[in-house]
Amino acid sequence: MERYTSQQLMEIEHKFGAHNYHPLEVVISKAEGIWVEDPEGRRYIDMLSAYSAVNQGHRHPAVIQALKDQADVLTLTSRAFFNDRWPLFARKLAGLTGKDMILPMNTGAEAVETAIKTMRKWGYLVKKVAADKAEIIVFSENFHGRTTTIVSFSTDPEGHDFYGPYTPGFKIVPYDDLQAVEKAVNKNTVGILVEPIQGEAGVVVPTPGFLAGLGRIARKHNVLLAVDEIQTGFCRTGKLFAYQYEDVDPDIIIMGKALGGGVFPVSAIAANEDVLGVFKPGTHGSTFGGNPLACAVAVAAIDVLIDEKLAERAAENGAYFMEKLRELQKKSDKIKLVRGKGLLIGLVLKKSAGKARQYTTALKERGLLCKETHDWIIRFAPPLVISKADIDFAMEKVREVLG
Ligand code: IF1
Repeated sequence: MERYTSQQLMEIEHKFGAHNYHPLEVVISKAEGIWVEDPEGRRYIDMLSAYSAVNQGHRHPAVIQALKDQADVLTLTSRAFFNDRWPLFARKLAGLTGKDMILPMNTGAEAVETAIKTMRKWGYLVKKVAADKAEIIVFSENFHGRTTTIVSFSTDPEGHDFYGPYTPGFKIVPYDDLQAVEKAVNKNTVGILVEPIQGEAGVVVPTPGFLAGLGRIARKHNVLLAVDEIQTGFCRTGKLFAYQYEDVDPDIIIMGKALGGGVFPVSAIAANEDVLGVFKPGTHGSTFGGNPLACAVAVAAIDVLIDEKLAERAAENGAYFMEKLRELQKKSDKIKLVRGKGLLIGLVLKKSAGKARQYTTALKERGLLCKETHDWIIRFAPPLVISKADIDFAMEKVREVLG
């Protein structure tokens, strides 16, 4: 294999890759667990986990073994035929979510699109909303993906602007504001689409009772509640799903990212038969959704979460990490506040501290990879297999940069 330096690789990417990202200047060519390495052999702790897609840790042996074993026998069939992996994955994920049925897709955005189609179709067929009148309530500062329909209801100009004409049928209300939701509901409302914690907005944790309140509003007005657990799900926040912190039973659970165990795009939605039953053969699908390789990986990825008690570990080590960050906050003139749940942590900088990018760059130089969101928030979201000793090591670097 040809060998290139980090510098060369960044130049090649800059020349031939579209510039739709502005990555931190580090090239990753190897990884294991919480550690990643560049071509020069420098090692870093991954504090982003591919935006929570690597909850199980990089190249978890059980997940990689499942991938290899499945690659040796069967990879892709399409859904024109049955395969011997999708039924077992569907049963496993249904059991895990407590829902009747699963619809498999690949990326998070596709799963969100699937949830939108489900809510609309349910609205027309079951709730009997007039043709083309269905409305879905969404929240300002949301992030649900990059498709034209999803960016239609984004309030972030960067993600939204210049992609019109936009898909109608979405009502945007302030996050964490139950009264605004109650006011926005009308006879055409078919669904509410919500992130249990807003990730891209800067790890915004709503007031306790918000999700439960949404559940009550949804029941009262015969509206479906869809939770986007793509980023918060699979133990990231200290529970299997973040909505489980509240007394709520969402109608639709949207999943992605860590469902693929950090090796493969796997997404899905879970719902009961009275909801997912709206799909008949031919009305929705995907070439790759439910493919045997993805299903084998996803089953292994789920087993790791359970077997290694990653929810409990994220809760405990997340609380530990956050406590250390809050101790630093008291002494630091740069940190305004620390918020989050489990191992999804946002560190908000004071205005006087300047831009987050200078700190993520300085942390990278000391062997910690994290990503800013907006200009003033640094996100810490390591793989959930991180230990307290690793956190102590990371905190030394954080203190050097932000103390
Ligand atoms: C990018 C953020 C994270 C998501 C939620 C759906 C999707 C995502 C709650 C779509 C994806 C990603 C995508 C990535 C950046 C990233 C992100 F900063 F934008 F918000 F994770 F924090 N729902 N989130 O977080 O899933 O189609 O990408 O599989 O687009 O740059 P996808």
